[in-house]
Amino acid sequence: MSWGVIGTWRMALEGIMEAEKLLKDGKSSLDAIEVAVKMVEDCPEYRSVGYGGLPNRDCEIELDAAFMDGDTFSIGAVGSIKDFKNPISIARKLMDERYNIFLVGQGAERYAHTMGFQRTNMLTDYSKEEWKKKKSEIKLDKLKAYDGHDTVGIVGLDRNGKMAVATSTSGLFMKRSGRIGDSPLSGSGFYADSEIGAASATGVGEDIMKGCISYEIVRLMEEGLHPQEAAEKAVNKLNQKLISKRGEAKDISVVCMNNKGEWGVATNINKFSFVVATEAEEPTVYIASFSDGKTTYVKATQEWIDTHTE
Ligand code: SD4
Repeated sequence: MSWGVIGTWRMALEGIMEAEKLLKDGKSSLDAIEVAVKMVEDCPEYRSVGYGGLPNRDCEIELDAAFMDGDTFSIGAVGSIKDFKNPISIARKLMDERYNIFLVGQGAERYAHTMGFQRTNMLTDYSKEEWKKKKSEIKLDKLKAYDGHDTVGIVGLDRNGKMAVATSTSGLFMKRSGRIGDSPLSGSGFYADSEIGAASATGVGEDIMKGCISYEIVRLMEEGLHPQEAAEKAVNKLNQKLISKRGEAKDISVVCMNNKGEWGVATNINKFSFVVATEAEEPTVYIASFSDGKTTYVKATQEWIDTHTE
């Protein structure tokens, strides 16, 4: 059977190269995408996920992460968790539970501690400096969900036909303490059904969750749409609805794959990078953009890959 993996943003590249090896070798999509997400979480240069992520307005790193197994519909998720090294592994562990599968804040931290996960300070000097700069630029009382963001969301299909999806993020830069975005919310930041396909979203959670977009994409694939058509239809519809109901739509970008390894991408922004590897395609970074209601994409040059992290 064919295998495949697709992830949001250029930062997924190194992880997807590792995932590729595992999937080629017949390993499970759960293992492959966990390895890939952990590599992003562990890298301080990727400044919106895991170690060295974007602080909230109190200069704390609060992380959200989720995991879903498309064979069993098991889900595990954490929100606003502080001081743990790999939120994605905590989310995966929560998939074993029948109840209490989505834990937040201190409850999530207590669970992680009990399960023996590694406690670490996740705030780097660089993140602290960025926070100070941003704070001095804007008056605290005028702070809004800020435009510094990026979630890693990775969809995987293994040779046994199992689909899985995982997300991890520090959420929006300067968010209010306790704020949770779409990334750990089933149906919004992620969804997977091995009988159909899987999807993941990135962008401004407050808008993504208004359309339950990952579920919607999987639903459209079930109706028979190719992943590319499903992704574009879902993003365009939500984008237009938000504009007509609220006057504006913030950033929404998605990646998806069906259980044949065909993939799709859609965005409502100018530059959304993503990474794909399949049986037929070496790990490749693409840059998608949106104009006239259409998403188009081109391969990123090596120079672009070398000089960009997002
Ligand atoms: C959130 N969707 O917390 C995340 C942030 C993100 O690209 O994906 N940014 O709202």
